[in-house]
Amino acid sequence: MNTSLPGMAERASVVADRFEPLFWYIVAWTGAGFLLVSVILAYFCIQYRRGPGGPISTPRILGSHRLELFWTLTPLFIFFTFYAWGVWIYNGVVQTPPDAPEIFVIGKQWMWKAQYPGGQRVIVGGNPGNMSEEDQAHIGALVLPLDRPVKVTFISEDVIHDFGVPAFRQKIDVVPGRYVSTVYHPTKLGEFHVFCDQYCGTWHSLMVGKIKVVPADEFELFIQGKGGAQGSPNPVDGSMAQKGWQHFQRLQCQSCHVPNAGAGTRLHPRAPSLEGLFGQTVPLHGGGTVVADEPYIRESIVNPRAKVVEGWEPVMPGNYESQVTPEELNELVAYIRWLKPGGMIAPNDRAPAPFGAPRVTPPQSTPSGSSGGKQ
Ligand code: HEC
Ligand SMILES: [Cu+2]
Repeated sequence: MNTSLPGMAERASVVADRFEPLFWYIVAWTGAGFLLVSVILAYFCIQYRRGPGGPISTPRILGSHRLELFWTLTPLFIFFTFYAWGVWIYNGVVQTPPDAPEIFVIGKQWMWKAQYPGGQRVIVGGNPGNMSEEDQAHIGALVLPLDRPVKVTFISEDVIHDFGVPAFRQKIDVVPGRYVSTVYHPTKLGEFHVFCDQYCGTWHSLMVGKIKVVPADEFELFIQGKGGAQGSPNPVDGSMAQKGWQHFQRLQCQSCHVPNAGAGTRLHPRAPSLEGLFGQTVPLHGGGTVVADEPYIRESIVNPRAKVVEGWEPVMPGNYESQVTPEELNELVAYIRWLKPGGMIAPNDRAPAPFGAPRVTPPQSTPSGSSGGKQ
């Protein structure tokens, strides 16, 4: 069976491909048992019904050991095939290949917090309304490599949650005070739903997120912190782009460079939006154009007067080079390079909390309000 029935989640992992035949095998046997019993029941109802002439006497039948053995051992044998097949699948889920990278996921009312071996952090789903500002900034997808098993270890910070991935046909209870782990072995690129499969309180229904499966080499770059943040809508901790985003906030670049769409857009921005800038052809003041590559972005930061964008005033401060190290400048450029359309929308605008959702005001870290400015 290669395709799923309509209405069923697609299959995207080794376990899903192994599990689905077993599922239908069990459905077929139990369905056949149900049919058999129903047919015999209907037959007996008619055959031994109470006739018009009062009860008819039935023949006296004594037990048959042969028959008893048959209907005991046959189902037993069939049930053992369920068991053996299930054990084989289960072993694939609990036995970790030695070279599998390990990802930690913490369940918490009502979000999943993932940590990668490279130090990256992603918040998978959840209710932005009750997250700290820093957590909101990490909302993204759980990035997994294609065709490569990874070990995922879970623990809960509060109550019992359950990490359920329909496309993988895998779910695992996430329990406070105890590590549980499982192996994911994705077989398809793309994004897949994650649900909390265990009712865990008021905003349980918001504990949903995404898994993003990327090619294995991209995953490798991602955990080395080199790959920008392919896997998530926000730059992820540890990557250059993420660090650049922190400098961007610290230097208050966003006081002029605002998102170009969605909530939070100012009517009269003071500077061009930097979203999707990388690779674009930029018209320059005084004629001519330039392609926005890394050298151009760098020059625009250290020497904003060198090339002024058509239609804008040259008001960008020219002293940024003295405020950042060369490494930090690279990171800023990496961030702008990474910045896709819509990427600068504040995460709380991206996913507004539903009406009535509890809001926790994040503690005011610095007087200047430059959140996430940690180095
Ligand atoms: C006072 C407002 C202001 C601040 C603060 C500011 N910029 Fe700008 N920036 C502008 C304006 C206006 C332009 C367009 C005119 C020009 O090219 O100088 C611009 C242009 C740019 C460009 C080229 C954009 C394009 O479309 O080609 C980049 C890249 C850039 N800024 C990055 C930054 C970074 C990074 C920071 C923070 C370190 C920053 N800016 C801070 C006003 C600002
Ligand atoms: Cu939950």
